[in-house]
Amino acid sequence: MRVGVIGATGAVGKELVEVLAKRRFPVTELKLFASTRSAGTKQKTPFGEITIEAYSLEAARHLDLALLAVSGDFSKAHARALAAEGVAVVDNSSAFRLEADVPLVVPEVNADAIGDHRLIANPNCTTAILVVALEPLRQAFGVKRVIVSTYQAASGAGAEGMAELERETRRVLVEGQPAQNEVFAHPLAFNVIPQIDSFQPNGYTREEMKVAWESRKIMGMPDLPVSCTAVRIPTYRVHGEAVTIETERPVTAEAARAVLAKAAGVRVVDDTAKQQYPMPITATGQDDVEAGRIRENPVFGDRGLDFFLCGDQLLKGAALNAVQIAEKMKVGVPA
Ligand code: 11C
Repeated sequence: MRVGVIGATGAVGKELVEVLAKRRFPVTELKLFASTRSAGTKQKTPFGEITIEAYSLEAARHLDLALLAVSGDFSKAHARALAAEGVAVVDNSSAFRLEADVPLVVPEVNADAIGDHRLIANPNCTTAILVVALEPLRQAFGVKRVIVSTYQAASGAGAEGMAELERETRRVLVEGQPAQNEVFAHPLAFNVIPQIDSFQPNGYTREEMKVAWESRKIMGMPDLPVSCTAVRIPTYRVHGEAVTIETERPVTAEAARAVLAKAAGVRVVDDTAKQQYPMPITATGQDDVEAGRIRENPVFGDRGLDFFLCGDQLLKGAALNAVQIAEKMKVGVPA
């Protein structure tokens, strides 16, 4: 397959190249595209050293597969034109996620939605990590409502977010100066920030609403009540999510644990006697979403569950999910 990664120098772009290699995606040619600022520079990859190119339709139209890790504006301007050329396109931005003619896919949940589509949207990282655990619970017990509080790593804001956390931490610890923020709304080092993305008229942030909008579309439950509080924490990688659900049918922690233990894309880490539960430090670099702290929630009688998830948002929340989608698309087949 002739594969292009567009936005190849960013945190997700670099991860996409690694995941293609790790999953042995049949790459015969790899093209890396980034901004004109990076064009001409070389990037070391598992496929050899590759010279970054500035994106143009002419340079990309011969590809079989294009993986986009660029801004929503860039995707809006270029993704449909590329798909119209017959290229299979997986877009990581939020540009098309809620468009009726573009499937929004987490393969463990709704791979069937891919069909013959040439343009597929990859969900927000927080959403992907949530639904991979939520869907098997829904199939087993039904899900009536969902409340989520997130603990999101700096890398959710890309390589710049990680660099800012490192800079601020050094400034505080090495230079003894207060942290200075540019990427986040406030200093993140030694702090938590209950704001990710912009505030909406209803008081929720856009990140919080994405979790609701996107989970409903992926799970095919347009009326599912979802409330999310999204919080940035000073970790590099992996989003944590404390989840409470009300179920349709009675549920026990033991039964939920058994369901999640069999679910694709989930690894149960839940042995409190051994102090084992999901954590960023153990979920980093892992394909599976860790699920633990599974317990019955007394607020909902015998129909409530609490649990904690940790997922590598650069993998299941972004690059891994995108490549899993590509594996299921009709790549290289004429439109
Ligand atoms: C964050 N979840 O942690 C966001 C990043 O809709 O693809 C991903 C934004 C998106 O900041």
